Amino acid sequence: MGKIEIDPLRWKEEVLKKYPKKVAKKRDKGILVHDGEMPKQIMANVRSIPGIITARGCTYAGCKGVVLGPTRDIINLVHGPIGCSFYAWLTRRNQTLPPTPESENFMNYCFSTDMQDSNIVFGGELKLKQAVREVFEIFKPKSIGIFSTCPVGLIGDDVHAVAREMKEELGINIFGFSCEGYKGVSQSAGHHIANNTLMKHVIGRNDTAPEGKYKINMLGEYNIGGDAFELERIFEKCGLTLVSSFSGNSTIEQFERAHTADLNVIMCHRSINYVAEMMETKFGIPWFKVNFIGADASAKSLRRIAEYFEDAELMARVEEVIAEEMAIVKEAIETVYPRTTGKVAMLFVGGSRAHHYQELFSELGMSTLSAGYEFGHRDDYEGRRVIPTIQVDADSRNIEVLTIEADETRYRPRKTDEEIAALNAKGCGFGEYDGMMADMAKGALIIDDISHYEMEKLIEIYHPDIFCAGIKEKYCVQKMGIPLKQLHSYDYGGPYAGFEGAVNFYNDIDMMINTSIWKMIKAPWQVEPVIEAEYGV
Ligand code: CFM
Ligand code: HCA
Repeated sequence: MGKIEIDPLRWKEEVLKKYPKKVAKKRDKGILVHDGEMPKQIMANVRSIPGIITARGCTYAGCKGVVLGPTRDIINLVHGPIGCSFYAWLTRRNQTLPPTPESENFMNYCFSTDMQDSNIVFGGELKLKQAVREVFEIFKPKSIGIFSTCPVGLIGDDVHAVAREMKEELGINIFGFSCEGYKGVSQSAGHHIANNTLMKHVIGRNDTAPEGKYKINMLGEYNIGGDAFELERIFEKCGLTLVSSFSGNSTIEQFERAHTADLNVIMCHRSINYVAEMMETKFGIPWFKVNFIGADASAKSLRRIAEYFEDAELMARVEEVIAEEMAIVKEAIETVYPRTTGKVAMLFVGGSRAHHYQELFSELGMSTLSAGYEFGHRDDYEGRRVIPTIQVDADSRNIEVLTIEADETRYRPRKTDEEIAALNAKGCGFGEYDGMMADMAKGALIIDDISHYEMEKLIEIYHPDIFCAGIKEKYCVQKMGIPLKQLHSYDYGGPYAGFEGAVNFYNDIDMMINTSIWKMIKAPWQVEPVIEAEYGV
């Protein structure tokens, strides 16, 4: 696979040698050279080593930015100092398409209580109430979410009590999130908190089901680069009704009636598995993972959905759509393939993209020499069946685990256990090892929560043709003469999901790796002596 200049095991050994003993011992368990066999165990979802330079974000980012951010008509009011709002303002590039220009859309705004020293000393609840009343008076929203940042948890302001009181006073749905940034070990805790609150306060409040024969929810799709728009197009073409999307291009009303769907399909399992499992327990809605990153993966996912409904008409329609879309995809791939085949990629992204995008690269004939998640759990690497979710939720120590019971009046199992087992046997559900590692080749380096030092060493030794990560890594990597594709933001391009998305990706990657500009950049170690810091013990 690709151009391996030194044995990955030796690479690992050299990197670990640079660390103090205790650090090396811990990093040893988070770096794995694949021997091609499954099952395989990796250490993940544990605290980052202070000072090591992680790419991770905080709990507030996972809750407010990721899960709730893309919903256009819930006002996201941040209780905290202004910086927490200002630096999160529009940074996740949420896209949405309100049906009319008059429809509610608060996504471009930045709402904050702008806490000051006096609020830290004397408490900020009064200020929060005042902010809720003010935002209600000006915007008359259907709903307000209140998000706690670090100081709020430290001083003990009760955002939930304020939410209850204001809900009573104003008569709209208001709920709080205890998503202080420091909770958990990464963004992942924030996803869990967001999921719990949606389940407690929103999902199931409206029993009117939309029209449609095959009703699905799309979970874990956040409309980065317009991905959800492309998936909506495909679903509509196939005759599938999208009840709600968590949470790309979404509204609170869609969440409220999500339980009327027949099936939950999951794109990013890491960020939304809690909602999927709770909806299954409460309403009897089964779920399985899909992957719409990659044209072949998209076709496979559509076939799985059609198989689930076991309806000949739907299956025929899906095949027609696949045939039509694939004709365009095939034409695009034929043009770029000779220029991309044999090249090497590395992918370090949050909790699912470092896996999903490997499909797109393999369509280009490219191999993934190294990949890892910022904050994925062991099940995201090893496969869900191997590790029950509960065991891997170490970051959820401080997070309420909701007790969910079947809602007797509304529980309607869309399939019996036997039917689900039969479908799984056909490949409809998830396989035993449905995580990242089962899809990676022997010799690949799998690195959890990669440190900056490890990233530099990967590039220096292996010179990948493309490195995929985020904004924090982009310019360091490009200064080393290696193109970096942001897989969080698509460098403001996209969509990359679905069929049209795959074509966009092929063309963008072809352009990036085949421009001659990278050869003109000399990496610092090629032109000057290397100054390396020693890690203290
Ligand atoms: Fe899921 Fe996401 Fe991701 Fe994620 Fe994120 Fe994101 Fe990501 Mo950035 S929910 S885990 S917390 S797919 S914001 S839309 S791009 S790190 S790989
Ligand atoms: C976050 C959000 C982020 C950051 C992206 C990046 C996103 O985790 O706080 O580092 O480029 O996708 O916006 O993951």
